[in-house]
Amino acid sequence: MRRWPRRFSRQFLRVALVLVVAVVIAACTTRIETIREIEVTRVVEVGAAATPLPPAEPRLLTVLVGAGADTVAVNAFLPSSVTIRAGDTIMWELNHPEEFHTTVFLSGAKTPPVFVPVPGGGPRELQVNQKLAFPTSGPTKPAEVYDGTGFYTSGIMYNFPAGPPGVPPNYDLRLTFSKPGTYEYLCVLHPPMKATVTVVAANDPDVPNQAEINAQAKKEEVLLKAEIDRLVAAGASARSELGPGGTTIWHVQAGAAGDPPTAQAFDFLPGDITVQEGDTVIWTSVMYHNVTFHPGRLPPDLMAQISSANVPEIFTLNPEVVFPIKPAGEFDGTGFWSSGIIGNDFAPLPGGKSFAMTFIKPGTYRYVCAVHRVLGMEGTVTVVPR
Ligand SMILES: [Cu+2]
Repeated sequence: MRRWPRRFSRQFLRVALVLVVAVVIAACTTRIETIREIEVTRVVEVGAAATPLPPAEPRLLTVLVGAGADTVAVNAFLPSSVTIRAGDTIMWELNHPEEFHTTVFLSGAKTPPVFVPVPGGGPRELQVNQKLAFPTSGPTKPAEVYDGTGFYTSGIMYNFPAGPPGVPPNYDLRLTFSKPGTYEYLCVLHPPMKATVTVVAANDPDVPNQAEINAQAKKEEVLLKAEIDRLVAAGASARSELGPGGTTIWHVQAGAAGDPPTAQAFDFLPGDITVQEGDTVIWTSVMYHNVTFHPGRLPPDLMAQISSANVPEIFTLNPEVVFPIKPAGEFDGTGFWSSGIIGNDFAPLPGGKSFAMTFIKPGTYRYVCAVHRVLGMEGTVTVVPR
């Protein structure tokens, strides 16, 4: 009975030793295999670097130009920066139903003048610079290739039927990007409206897809719209001060730009104002707007045929809108009155930031911004007896 257990224990020890050796060998083998795996992995990685990923399929991506409706104008490219691969094409699509925009690549050159004299025209005959107004690309043309150099413009983009007479709607620009780099572009009509395209290598896997680009665009749009709401709320009541002879001077904003200035309210703030006989209203603009009283006649259009016969009758600026018509500073409910364009200094526009009118007769008077009338930019002044 005693030997057996000793033999058993010797056998047990032998088996145990064999097991331990086996485990050690197994462990070593596993370790060796692991090392082999790591080495193999490394070999694969080195191999990947030596053989670059092939270029990805070129994509057609959309970036929005503006947002909003009516007098709410998100004057921004959405999203304001986008990263794409070399070989991808971007289509910029106009996204405000009534507002004009442009999408322009200057490749580092200075912005050409937006408004220029009509060749051979009179001193009040201006047109949109034809170099900017007409597309180098557009809905009816194939995408052009952009390599970081040269001049590309969408021309004036608009998608409402009542665009300039004789010109078909122009609502997109398509460019294919051939070379990595970061490229700035802008809308020449709205100077704060700037954005960038960053182009990475054709095989770079780390670029956003259209859904991600859309989500970013939406995020930026929501923030800008909230800023416009804030502007409109802030402009709900007019600032006033004491004027001569016991009258009051009232201040109305012709449009408002927020922070960032790509948030634009195309409203008169406040839109309706009640004043007393003899009071004066001063309109002040920070972008380019206009104040026109036109009792008894149709409001003027911004773009109109002008008398010069030697230019295409499109994109010429109506002098009634562009230049101030102020026979006197007192309004009795009659006549045609235009502030001209006030706000931004767009040489050779006559400039000026504000327009003042004294109301001498009770009544309710409707007026418009002849630049943004299509968007619904209008207001009233109600004059009550003193
Ligand atoms: Cu306006």
